[in-house]
Amino acid sequence: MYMKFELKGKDPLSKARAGKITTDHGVIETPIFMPVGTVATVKGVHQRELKEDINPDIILGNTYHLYLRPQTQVLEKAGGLHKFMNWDRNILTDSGGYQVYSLSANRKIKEEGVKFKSHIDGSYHVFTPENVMDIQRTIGADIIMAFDECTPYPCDYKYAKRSMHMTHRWLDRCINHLQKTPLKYGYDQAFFPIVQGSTFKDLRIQSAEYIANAGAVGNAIGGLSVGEPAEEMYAMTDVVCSILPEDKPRYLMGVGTPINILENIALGVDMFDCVMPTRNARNGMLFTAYGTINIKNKKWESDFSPIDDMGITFVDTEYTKAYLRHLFTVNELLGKQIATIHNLGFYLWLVREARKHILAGDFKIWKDKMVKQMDNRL
Ligand code: PRF
Repeated sequence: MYMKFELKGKDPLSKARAGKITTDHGVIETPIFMPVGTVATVKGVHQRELKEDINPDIILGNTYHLYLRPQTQVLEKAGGLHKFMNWDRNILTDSGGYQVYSLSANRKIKEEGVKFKSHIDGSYHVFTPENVMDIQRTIGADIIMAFDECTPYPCDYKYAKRSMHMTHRWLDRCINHLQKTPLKYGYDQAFFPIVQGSTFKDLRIQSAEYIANAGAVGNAIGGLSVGEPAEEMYAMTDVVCSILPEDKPRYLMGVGTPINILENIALGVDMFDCVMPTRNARNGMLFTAYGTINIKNKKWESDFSPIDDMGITFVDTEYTKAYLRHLFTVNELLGKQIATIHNLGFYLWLVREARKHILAGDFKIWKDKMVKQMDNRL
């Protein structure tokens, strides 16, 4: 089936929306946070825990990583990424249009595409809008992304403008190529184009208009959360959301902290992904409704209170802070696993709660309270 998006409610005091996306792999209630499963695993959690305890409607995979390992042909033989990793809910794959810039050395960006050196074995590869569409067809995600260039921050105006126009030309090539490329596994794939334009308002307006014009079933905002101050990111999201169609989901790529997520929901964003809850968990940083905790800190040495008395996931009440601190001190795997389940459980709770408050009409009031609370270091 063709991806469907229904708006279920709007917050009266902000631009926040609650929606429902339906695809061949089920329903995605928005706003949503998509846990990152870069190499066919959300690091540190079993698919069973992910489903039963964290319960996201969708997770994310990365074309760049999956293409390098296990490689596209292995995923093809497996019958696609869902089967390979035993995940029967939705998957979105990023196009590599960001990982190629952030991970690989010696990349050369040309009109044709990007030549890059693998961060694994130093071998050379080329990504073009066309082959990235082929690779994403073979990986078989439910939502696939356009091939774009994510500009760094800061970025001079001339470069940002040139890059944005190239991203637009690449978008046309992606669309052209997809039309000629059949689906592989019997279910549909929704294609999302990506707005660029760095932190320049006029470029963001131009890019959002171009992307809106493509008439895709959903749209994404890239090039943000790359080091700019949060206020600049919010200003860009705000202008872009005012142009992207209201009846299509909006995905802000690679964002962010719990506070960033709530502020961007208030500006009209529906979908998010970020490595922060999983990566920071592995370094001992826990997100809670009352602020962040560095569990490695000595102050938790003899604190036998639950990890988080809100008890969103089982780890929160079954283990103490002192025990989790101990696991980090002795560098045990279980510490990273517990922290990951906690953080992902919290992120998913946060977007579900946001949805409830949007539907109840008091999102803005709740958001302002949460933003203050979550700004603490405990
Ligand atoms: N483009 C793509 N993926 C991304 C980004 C982007 O600009 C970002 C920027 N925050 C994260 N992931 N394709």
